[in-house]
Amino acid sequence: MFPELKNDRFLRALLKQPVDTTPVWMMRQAGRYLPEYRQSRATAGDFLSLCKNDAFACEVTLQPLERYDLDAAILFSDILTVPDAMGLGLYFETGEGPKFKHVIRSAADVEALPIAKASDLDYVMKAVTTIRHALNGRVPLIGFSGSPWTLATYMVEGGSSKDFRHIKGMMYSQPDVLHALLNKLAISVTDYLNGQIKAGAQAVQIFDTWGGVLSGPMYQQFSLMYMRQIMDGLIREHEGRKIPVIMFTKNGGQWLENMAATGPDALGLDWTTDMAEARARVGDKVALQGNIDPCVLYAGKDVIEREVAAVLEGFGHGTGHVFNLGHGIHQFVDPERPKYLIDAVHELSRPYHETQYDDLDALNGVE
Ligand code: 1CP
Repeated sequence: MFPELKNDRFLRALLKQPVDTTPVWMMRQAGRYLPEYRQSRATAGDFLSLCKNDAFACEVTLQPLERYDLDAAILFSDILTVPDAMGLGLYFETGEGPKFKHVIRSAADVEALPIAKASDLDYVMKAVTTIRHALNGRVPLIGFSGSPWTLATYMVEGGSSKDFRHIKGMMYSQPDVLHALLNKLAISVTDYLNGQIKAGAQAVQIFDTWGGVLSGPMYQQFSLMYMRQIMDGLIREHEGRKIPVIMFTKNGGQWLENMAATGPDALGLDWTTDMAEARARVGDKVALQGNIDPCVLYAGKDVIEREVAAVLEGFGHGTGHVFNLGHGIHQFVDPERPKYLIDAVHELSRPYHETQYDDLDALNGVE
């Protein structure tokens, strides 16, 4: 049904199969730092019109691939389309980020909230299929969703937050209400991601951007538990190929073992976690994705190359590493700079793949 995949090193690295060079993509690789993106957004009218029209979504998904030698494409959409489909009324105010017309603050609000089905997000499914065809097998297509906790922060706060006071207030004073909301979100997200897989997504990532604002015990109960529920319901093989799952909790470096135990193929790391240490802790269970500080892209070529080399050295020899930024690319980055990073990853990582080592112990036995 879809054209044959020509570059599968991203999928192979996630499944810890040998690769020739470390694959690389960048979180938020399509977006405001690209003048061609800003042009497309102006033509479409606004951000949501880009997301809701599959021709536009496809156009902007492919823009970073035209500029850089990336090993994966990511669906152009947003995590907040799910609460929008649940009737919250997503809108964007210039300079203020996402907002919702309706917020969730009470047991009655949660009770009245419908569960979203993939069919309620038909425009996303259509975009996935359109992009997959347009990629023509060049690189794999990543689908994604927000984690239940991260989505809930926006739904309860009504938009972005710095202190998370409403949702944390709910968590401590009405935990059952929050659990009921998170359960509805976990069911919705599972169906949404499975819908994307059926529509053509070849890997999926769960973005838990705000899990790291929780204490350890609260993280386990209110974020990780619902990601586990999703993991248990995801399609892991489709049309004869494995569908790797990447779990990314920003600021979640303390909990890698707990995350790995829920069964993803890979964990995303932000730059506050040491790559070598992460590999020593969970590298036998999962692949690792990350984790250069996105601010490195404000520096020149030499510094970018030096920092790329440090992350590659941190992971060390063998497969199981997907290079990425530790979080999304900033809107003020000069679009010339990512090229230095991407080319450096491909070039400098080759020696690490010349011999395949099963694990670090094997490495120690090699001269
Ligand atoms: O003005 C514009 O053009 C809108 C900016 C923008 C873009 C380009 C938003 C609004 N969303 C997106 C696209 C997007 N969002 C993608 C696809 C692009 C790609 O990766 O190439 C993805 C994967 C997301 C995911 C997303 N949206 C997350 C999780 C990842 C992360 O960065 O932590 C989150 C938290 C959001 C919410 C959101 N949507 C938009 C903004 C500015 C935000 C962040 C608001 C905040 O900081 O609270």
